[in-house]
Amino acid sequence: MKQQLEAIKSTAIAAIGECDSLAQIDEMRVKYLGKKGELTALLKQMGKLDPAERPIMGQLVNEAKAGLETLIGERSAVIKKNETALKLKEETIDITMPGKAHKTGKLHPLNTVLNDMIDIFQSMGFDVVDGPEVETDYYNFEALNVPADHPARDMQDTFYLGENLLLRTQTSAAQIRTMENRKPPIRIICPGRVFRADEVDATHSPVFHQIEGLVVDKGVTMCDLKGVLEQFAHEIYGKDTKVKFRPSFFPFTEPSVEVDVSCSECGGKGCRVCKGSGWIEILGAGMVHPKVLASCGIDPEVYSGFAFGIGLDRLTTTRYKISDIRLLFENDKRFLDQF
Ligand code: 2U9
Repeated sequence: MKQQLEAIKSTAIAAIGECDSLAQIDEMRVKYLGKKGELTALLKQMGKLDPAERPIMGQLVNEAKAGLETLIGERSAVIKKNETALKLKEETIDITMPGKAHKTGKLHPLNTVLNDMIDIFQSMGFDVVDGPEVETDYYNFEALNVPADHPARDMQDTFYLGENLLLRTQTSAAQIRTMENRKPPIRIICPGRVFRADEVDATHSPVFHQIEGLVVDKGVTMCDLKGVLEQFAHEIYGKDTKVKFRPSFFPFTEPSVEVDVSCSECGGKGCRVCKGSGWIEILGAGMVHPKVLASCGIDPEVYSGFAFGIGLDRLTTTRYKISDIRLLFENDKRFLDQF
C-alpha cells in the first residue's frame, strides 16, 4: 500500500507541475483529492490492513493529501500570476499612439462671413431681425416705394407664387414690419435668403443672400450712414482700405449711394478682379425715402433714417477666391471641406 501511495504521489507531483491552466488544476484536485479520488480510494482500502498499521498508513495518506493540497495551491498561484501577466500584456494600451481623428462639421463659408458681419453690426448696436421668405406684393414692393411699372415687379425678374404672393427679392420687408411694430430708435440688420429670376451663371444665382440694415431716429443724417458703412468696410477689408461713395438711385432711398472699396487684390492699381478700375462695389445704401417712413406710420418730418443692402455671396466669393457662385449652393463636400 505504501508503494501504491508513493506511486500516486510521484505521478501527482509531476502532473500538477505540468498544469498550466486553472481548469487542469481543478482536474488534479478531483483526480487525487476528490471523493472519488485516488487518495480517498486508498484510504478506503485501509480496512484490509493489519490494525496496527492502519494509523501509520492513515497518517501517511493524510500527509500526502496535505502535501498535494499545498502543491495544488502553489501551482494555482503561479498559474493565476501568469494569466494576469498575460492579460495585462495583451490589454496594454499604447497611450503614445495617435488617437482616431473625429470628423467634425464645419461652417459653410457663407455662414462664416455672415457671422463676421453680424459681429461687426452687433458691436455697433444693431439687432438681428428675421422675416418670412414668402412675402406679399405690398411688403416686398409697395411699402418700399417700388412703382407698379418697375422692372423688378415684372414676372421675368420675380418668382410669383400667386397674384399677391412672391418669393422676397430683398429682405427689406422684414424691416417694414419692424417699423410698423416698433417705435424709433430702430437699429436693425436683416440677413437672409432672397430670390430673383436671374439667368444662372458663374456670378448669378436665383437664390442668394443679403444683409440689409436700417437705422431710424431723430436727426439721423448721411454722416451717420457714412460712418457706419466706413467702419464696416474697414472691419471687413482692413483699416487701410479706401471707401468711396458714388451717387446712385433706388426707389426706397433718397439720396442713394453705391459704396466701393479699393481692390484688395491689387491695392487699387487695377487688375482682373476689379476689371482694371481699382475699385470693387460692395453695397448700396441711402437715406430712407420719406414715403417709406410714412407708409409705416413714422412721421418723416420728425424722424429720418438710413438703409443699406449688402450682397453676402459676392463678399464670400471674393474673400475665398471662389471662381463660381454656384459652388456655394451645390453642397459638394469636396468643395466645402476646403474651408
Ligand atoms: C427699408 C428701406 C430701404 C435697402 C437698400 C440697397 C440699397 C442695395 C443691393 C445690394 C446688393 C441688393 O444684394 S444686392 O443685389 N441693395 O443696393 N438696399 S438701399 O434699403 C432699404 C431697406 C429697407 C425699409
